[in-house]
Amino acid sequence: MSIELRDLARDIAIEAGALAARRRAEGVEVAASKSSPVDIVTAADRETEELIRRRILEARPDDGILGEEGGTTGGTSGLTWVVDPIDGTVNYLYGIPHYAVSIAVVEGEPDPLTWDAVAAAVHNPASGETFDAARGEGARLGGEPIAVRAPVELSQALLATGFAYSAETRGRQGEVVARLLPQVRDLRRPGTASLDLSFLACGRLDAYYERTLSPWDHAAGVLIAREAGALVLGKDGAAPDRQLCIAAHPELAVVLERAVREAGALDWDV
Ligand code: LIP
Repeated sequence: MSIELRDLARDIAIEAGALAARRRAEGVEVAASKSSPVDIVTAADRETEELIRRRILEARPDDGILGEEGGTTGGTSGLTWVVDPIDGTVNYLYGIPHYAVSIAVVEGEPDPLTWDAVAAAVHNPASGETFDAARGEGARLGGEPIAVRAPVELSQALLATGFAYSAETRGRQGEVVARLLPQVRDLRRPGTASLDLSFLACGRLDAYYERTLSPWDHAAGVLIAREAGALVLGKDGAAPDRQLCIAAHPELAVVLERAVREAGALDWDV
């Protein structure tokens, strides 16, 4: 079943990505701001999520949906689709070709601390790349199996992270980054969490960590990274959630978790 769900998630992500890319080509404007003036939503985010919801309910009328723009729709099957119609909305707004439709299917309560992800797809319509995974079946890029890079010393690791929409939190995150930067090879802030995790999964990054992620930002990427061999951790041994998402080859993940903690990244609640 996980393979069928993966293939459905992938097909919907590709169709939705084509719509988002069409709207991008027509020009994009901010429709509203959310948690802060720089946390924005475009009409394309809403329209793309509506298309995804329609396609899911046509194929799987008993499943629930948790979407970034449309909230939660309950289901009866025990499966929930966790949807970010456009992850990397700021990249999308600025025309940076690095954004994604991110779709996961999870089992259990729609809570990242307890859910069990079954299938995932992350599609970047600007590059045409599609990452996907099915539980126990591995992760793929364009249908070909992918795996994380072999572990390196922290000093050789290319690390990615992301920052919150709250200015105060970003200030603190900047201080943490200033402490971590001399300890690693270099740092990337690509701007799309689902693609950060997917890039980690195919060896384009050594490691990734971020705080303040929403469930739809990481649901699909975490399964893709895990199925590619990464260890993905949350805070204090919990599953990845808003508090922390840290991912790397298992040997490096443990070292990075310590470094992130010692750099003060977990010193405040989010
Ligand atoms: C964004 C992420 C980005 C992260 C932001 C935000 P959005 O998602 O993917 O990498 O750092 O905090 O969550 O808002 O573009 O869907």
